[in-house]
Amino acid sequence: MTEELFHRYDGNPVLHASNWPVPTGAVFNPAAVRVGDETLLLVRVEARSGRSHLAVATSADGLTTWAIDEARALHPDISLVAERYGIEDARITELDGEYVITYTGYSELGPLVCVATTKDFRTYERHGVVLPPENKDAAYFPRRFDGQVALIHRPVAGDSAHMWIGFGPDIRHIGNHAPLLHTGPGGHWDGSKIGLGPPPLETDAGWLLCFHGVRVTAAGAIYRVGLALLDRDDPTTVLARSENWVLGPRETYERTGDVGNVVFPCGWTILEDGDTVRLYYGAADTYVCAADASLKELLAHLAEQA
Ligand code: BMA
Repeated sequence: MTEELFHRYDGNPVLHASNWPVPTGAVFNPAAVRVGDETLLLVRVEARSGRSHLAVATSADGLTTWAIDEARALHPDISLVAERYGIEDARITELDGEYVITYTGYSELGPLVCVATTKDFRTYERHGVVLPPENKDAAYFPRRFDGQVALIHRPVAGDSAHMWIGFGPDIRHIGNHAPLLHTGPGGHWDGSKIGLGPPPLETDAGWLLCFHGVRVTAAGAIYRVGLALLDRDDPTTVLARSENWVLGPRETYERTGDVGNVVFPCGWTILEDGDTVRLYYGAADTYVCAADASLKELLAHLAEQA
């Protein structure tokens, strides 16, 4: 029996390198947001050099007829140590009337968390490195808590790669850090590393989190997806966490690619029915894919967890 919370779009992958207007190695790990009547993805585009930038793709239905606009891309500023080897894996949060983009700076000193803001995805204001190496998988909450912004992130120290939360008066100054979610035990699907996927989603039950978990096997790493729920007023309190993964590599486009056995979500949108969550994820570090789930069903799944 397979109980599936997420239903893959039949037309997956929704974007791949052959769609790109310029020669490209791979397109994957997109951030997502609704802007007006369109879904906008900030797609990680890995050039054939190996260096990534973040390009804009828009579509009215979020699945088909994508307009890919390289003129709106955020490119690495290779004069900065933080971005020398590229910029990767964005998340977009609407906060205080603008879009706040967190992304991984691939620096020669390790991966770190950079932040930029935009109002139109045409011009971007950089705010620099918000968290030094080694850190990734960061996204702000879309509202403040007692006047403070909050950021989930994933520092790495030795073999430990857990999710943390920090707070601050503005997006550039984050402190008061605390561990939030730990990797799962030993051989669990999320036993090696975890990291936030899309930004937290506010629901009546609390903040819904979607995170990736890694299990390292003799054949390499497997990246899968789980869910968690945080208290709505105190996001340092974890109310529930899925014991099992809810989306994992299954289809050929997830099993085979530049890095096989990877599903890696960085964005989601809510459709007009108020219940359908559309998850955007990178598959096998090669493709952009989409899968839909019912918010009610995701929350019911979390309510069943111990
Ligand atoms: C992670 C990140 C992602 C990538 C994944 C699988 O560490 O670098 O960009 O999708 O590995 O290769």
